[in-house]
Amino acid sequence: MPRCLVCATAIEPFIDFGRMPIANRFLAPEELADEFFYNLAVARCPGCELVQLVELVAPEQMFHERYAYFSSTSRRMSEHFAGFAAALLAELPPAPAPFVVELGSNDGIMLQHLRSGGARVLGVEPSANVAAVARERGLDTRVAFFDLALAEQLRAEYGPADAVVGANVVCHVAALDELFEGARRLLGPQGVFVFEDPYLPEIIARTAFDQFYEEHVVYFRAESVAGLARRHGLELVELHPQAVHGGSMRYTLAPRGARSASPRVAQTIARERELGLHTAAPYAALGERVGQLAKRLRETLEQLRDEGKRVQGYGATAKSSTMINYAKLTPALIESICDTTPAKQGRLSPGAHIRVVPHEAFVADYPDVALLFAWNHADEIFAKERGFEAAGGRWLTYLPEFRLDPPHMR
Ligand code: DWN
Ligand code: ZN
Repeated sequence: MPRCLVCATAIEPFIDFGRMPIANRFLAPEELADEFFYNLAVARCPGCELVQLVELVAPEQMFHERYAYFSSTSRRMSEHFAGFAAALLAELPPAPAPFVVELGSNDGIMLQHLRSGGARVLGVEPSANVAAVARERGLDTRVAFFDLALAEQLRAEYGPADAVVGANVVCHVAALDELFEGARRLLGPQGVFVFEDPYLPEIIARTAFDQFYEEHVVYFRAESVAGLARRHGLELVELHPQAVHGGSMRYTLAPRGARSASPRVAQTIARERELGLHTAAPYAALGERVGQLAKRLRETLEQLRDEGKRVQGYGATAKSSTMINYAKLTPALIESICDTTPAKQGRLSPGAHIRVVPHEAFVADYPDVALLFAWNHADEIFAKERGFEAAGGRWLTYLPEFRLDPPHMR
């Protein structure tokens, strides 16, 4: 019987997507034979309320020297991280230069902004290839998984941190007790642990089930973060909702007693309870809706194929792996997916094996319909693809709403 990652209570699965590939493993033709699969199912813990995956994939299968996601691919995200860095530095004493450790620092997109804001920075990133990009930018980066031993070592080497930060990383970690304990030990007495992740109530409100895949091990809301913080002598003291990635939450944690909690914390937890997120009902309802959304997308694509339309995916996101493989979308329905990431281009998408092509291929030969897998970057993408619409192209989106638009409608 699967047990909770945090409190060891028997967890209650509420969605089972079946066999799934690794969402960020884009394959060369010779790699197809040994593709790795696991069972993607999501559960709720009736003990501590944490929503989590049932089967876990070993971190080394996901984060390694061939990791496919480079955080610097979106202009909008770079602006977002500039804002995150500025907001954090405004809270820290300016002199001496604050010391900030970023967990899962990827290619250094946020470290760069923190450094320009005057901080001393250190990244911890287990995927060597993306860490190498940060190092080329002169950003001190440890290629490692963050654990208690590393936290102690870093504290001994660099001194206590003024802030430990993470963006879209804490939800990727199954060893949560180790991570929270490590963060607390690395922090100085007035330090803050600030992280943001997709916010569970937003995932549910939008039926954004494509956020479920093996990298996202847990799905946080304020109450579950507050509980985890308490286990490690920390307290959830502030919350800031963020629009990115379809609705995220930034959590600020401080050593217990160091800061007083903003009223927003209690208000947000109360709102989560009003939504019934501490009960089984909303999760069961989400389980019903995901099948309908996947079916609708598949039927729309089948109709387009029957009309002889060419459909190309836009953005070979990790998220799209869940949608593509759950809805059983095939190269017969989606001829290829364009993406600006060189590490994904020329490879095949996980599971369905749809070709990933450079963005230039999209521009050179527009499809009739572009299926927006990178729906969280919609504003940025629509703004730069006016040419596609001018040429008569139509966008198909399934989130935040299902739409197939004639040209010039967005
Ligand atoms: O949490 C995670 C998030 C932050 O990043 C990870 N588990 C993995 C990854 O998830 P994702 O792949 O779903 O993230 P994005 O940011 O939605 O991926 C966007 C993809 O689309 C990238 O491959 C880059 C590409 N892209 C593009 O081709 N043209 C993006 C933009 C903005 C564009 O204009
Ligand atoms: Zn639990």
